[in-house]
Amino acid sequence: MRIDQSVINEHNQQYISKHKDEFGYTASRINNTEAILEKLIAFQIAIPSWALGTGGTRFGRFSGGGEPRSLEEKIADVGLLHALNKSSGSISLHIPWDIPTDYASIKSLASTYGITFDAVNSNTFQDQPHQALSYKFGSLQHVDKGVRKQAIEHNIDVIKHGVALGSKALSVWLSDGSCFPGQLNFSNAFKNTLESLEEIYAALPSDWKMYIEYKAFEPNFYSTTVGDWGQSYLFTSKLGDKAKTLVDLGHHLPNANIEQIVSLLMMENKLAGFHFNDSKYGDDDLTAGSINPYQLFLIFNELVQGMNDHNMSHETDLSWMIDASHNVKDPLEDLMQSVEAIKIAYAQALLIDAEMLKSAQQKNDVAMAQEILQNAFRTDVRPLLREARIRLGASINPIELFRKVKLRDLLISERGKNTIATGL
Ligand code: RM4
Ligand code: MN
Ligand code: MN
Repeated sequence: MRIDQSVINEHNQQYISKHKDEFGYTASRINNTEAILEKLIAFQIAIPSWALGTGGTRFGRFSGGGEPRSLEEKIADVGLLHALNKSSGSISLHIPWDIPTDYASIKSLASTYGITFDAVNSNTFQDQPHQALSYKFGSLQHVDKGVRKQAIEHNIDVIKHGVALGSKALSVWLSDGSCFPGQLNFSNAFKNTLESLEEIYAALPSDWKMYIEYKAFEPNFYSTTVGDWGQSYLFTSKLGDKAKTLVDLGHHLPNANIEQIVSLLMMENKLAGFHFNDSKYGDDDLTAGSINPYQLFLIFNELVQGMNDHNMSHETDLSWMIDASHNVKDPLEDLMQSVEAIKIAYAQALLIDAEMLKSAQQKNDVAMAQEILQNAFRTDVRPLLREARIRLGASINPIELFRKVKLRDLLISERGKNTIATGL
């Protein structure tokens, strides 16, 4: 399923004069419109292959129909997203949920949609059919060397899949930990995990990175071996320059100051990038910006400041990925909303006058610092995003067009009503 460029152009044409008014008004109120547009045009956010189907909880799963049944169909879905917003130009694969059978044909299929392969994700949190040893009591931390070896080999295998597809990073999220006091010797678990990660690190190609993702709890509820950014940082700093800490927004304890974590990781050149989502309680995996858009903006404020202060490329020096799940929404609509929310937060952060903010901080002018941040946050930057999309040949209003041409119905008629995508 592909959407024709002429359909997008026609749809845009209907809104162009209204858009010109709104854009003109916004541009007249800010100083650096063209510079911001250039950044918005270049900014891409990777789509997780496991978020293209309807997610579920341990209580149930309500399939939405027309879900991708294969890796090819997942790529086609990301292709649709990218055609509509021109900001979703890559896919992050989860192995073994998405093992390609023919690398060359998958790569060339992806390139017809303008899609590249982002970080590959390993999975040692589930047992697979025919797997020799179980991960019930952990993987890289396991007390049994045999289990650790199996998990190391899996990660090395994932790197090989990634190399064949042109990925440049391995994301490691471990569910390792313990459920009850006394179950685990914490320092032994750490040392085993470090040793295992060292073996995986040694297998990385020279231009690859290894992202160590932390998470406070679930599925283990007493301790998690990579439980917070400090523990991840300990691993990544012991491993070496290619290892960096990945921040998944839903993986913190309530009220954690994520923007401060981001700032310090950047200071140490140890920030890998993000798994964007939003949450009210924990790892809810809700649409980015749906619960706490101000937090997302404050994170982007630190990111923009940090990337500029450290002379980093906004597009390529950090990894931008979504990690979300949709139990009650159309996954494609949900992903479009996430991409939009992330780019809104980014655009608002780009509005901030860094010199003014630094001078307010220097003078301890707390009220002024808040004014600067909130003036940016309260600016409606959506006309800037629309202008960027028009210039890219994307849809001025992706969700509206998705609905207007009944893309989900078309996907259902092509794939069927009761399809289930691999993933959680
Ligand atoms: C975890 C974590 C990982 C993701 C899995 C599916 O909570 O966020 O990044 O790969 O879920
Ligand atoms: Mn994640
Ligand atoms: Mn998660």
